[in-house]
Amino acid sequence: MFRFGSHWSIVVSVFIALAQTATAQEQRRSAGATEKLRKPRMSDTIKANIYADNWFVMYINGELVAVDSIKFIPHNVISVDMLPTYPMTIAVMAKDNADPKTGMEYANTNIGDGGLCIKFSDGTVTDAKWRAKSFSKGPLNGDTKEPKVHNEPIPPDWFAIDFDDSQWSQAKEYSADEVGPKQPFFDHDFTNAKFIWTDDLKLDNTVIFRCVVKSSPDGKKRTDFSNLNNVVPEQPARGPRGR
Ligand SMILES: [Ca+2]
Ligand SMILES: [Ca+2]
Repeated sequence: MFRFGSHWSIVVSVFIALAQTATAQEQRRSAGATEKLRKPRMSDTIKANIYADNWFVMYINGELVAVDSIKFIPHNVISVDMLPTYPMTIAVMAKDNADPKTGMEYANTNIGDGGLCIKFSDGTVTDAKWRAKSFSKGPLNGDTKEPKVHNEPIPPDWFAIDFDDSQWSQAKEYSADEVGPKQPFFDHDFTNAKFIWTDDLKLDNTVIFRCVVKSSPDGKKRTDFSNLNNVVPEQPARGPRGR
């Protein structure tokens, strides 16, 4: 038997139940947005271009990210993809080609010069805000007849996030004319980046640079994936073996 009042109460109950379900789903979704981490895509990465005269190794947030695959010549650009995490502590050791005993190159016939230029696609660039310290200098006073080299021990934790570089000098900026980069430099994006080194482009042969990038210079919001290995990503694994 049909009763009008009873029908309405069922309709209202169903409506309330649906509304509650929708609210619960929405709450789960918003909670999931903070708790779950999706898998990163290539569009989450930034590109790093590095030109070093003659060689470099780069650490970011204490982890090895890039190493120059050519230690001397030709002068090349290393270009790598990275997942950025801010603040980003960048530490680069750069070396001019120099005999460790004389500080000279080409069979001790020439004093070469250094130079480092870096551009990340998030807008990070080398400039005088970076810190720089020389750990190998020579030939002292430019003396090529009796060349001598002064070396300082390199701290084992020079690339660590909490390494204290507060006493280091600021890097010095150099023009492209002073450094004389070769063609690969011009084939890559180094817009707004400056060549940097210590105060002595010729005699300082091993230089460590450090810089902390507090937030993305281009202001773009990027997801921090540094904890990815400790969570189950939002996208479920495909198949029994997973990926
Ligand atoms: Ca040199
Ligand atoms: Ca050089």
